[in-house]
Amino acid sequence: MPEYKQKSKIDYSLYLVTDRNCLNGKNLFESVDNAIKGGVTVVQLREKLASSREFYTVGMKLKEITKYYNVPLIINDRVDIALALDADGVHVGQDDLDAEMVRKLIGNNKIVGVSTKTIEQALQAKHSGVDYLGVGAVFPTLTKQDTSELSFDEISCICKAVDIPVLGIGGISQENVAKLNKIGLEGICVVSAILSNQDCKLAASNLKQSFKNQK
Ligand code: TZP
Ligand code: MG
Repeated sequence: MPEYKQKSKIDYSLYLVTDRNCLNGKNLFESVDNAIKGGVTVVQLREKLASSREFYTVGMKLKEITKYYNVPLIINDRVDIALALDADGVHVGQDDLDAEMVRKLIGNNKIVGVSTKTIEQALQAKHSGVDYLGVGAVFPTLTKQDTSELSFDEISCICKAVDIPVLGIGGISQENVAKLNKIGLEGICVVSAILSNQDCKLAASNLKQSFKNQK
């Protein structure tokens, strides 16, 4: 299938999730631009409080940047915003529209990602035709309140249960990222360890060097 071939080329190794609360006064667009210069390979726009209009406006600006660098732009939660922006994909959680419906709405050429915590959820998502899974929290995090940690064993079992990329998320930092090598993750999703750093480029490039996604 040509779509599959096209999507299989995506490099998920360093996936940046945005959160404007983590910027410590920095500009979102400059921060993402710098993070991509440092090696970020996918960007997810995550806007929990924005109105639809604001989400779309921020997304349009961000898309200019991601398009320039040829980095996929994924939209958190909102299929309508992803479609309006012609973004590269959508990421949904277990309380959002279910993955099968997301796939139906967004089509086969776009990326669909799902957050999962169990093997059952992972298999269900895979069955629904999603492209990758986000799994966590890997470590304690202050960025998302309503989450809990998984053990490395649980994460590793999910990685083994599916043949699509599994990305770790939650509390990943320069200090702990090396612990994730060789547990089966294809990539790491990071918010504060990049966006809260004064030098987003350096933070991204250090994380990139330290995470080795060999199985
Ligand atoms: N989902 C699970 S943990 C998390 C999300 C969005 C937040 C991760 O943020 P950080 O700052 O990288 O711990
Ligand atoms: Mg969600």
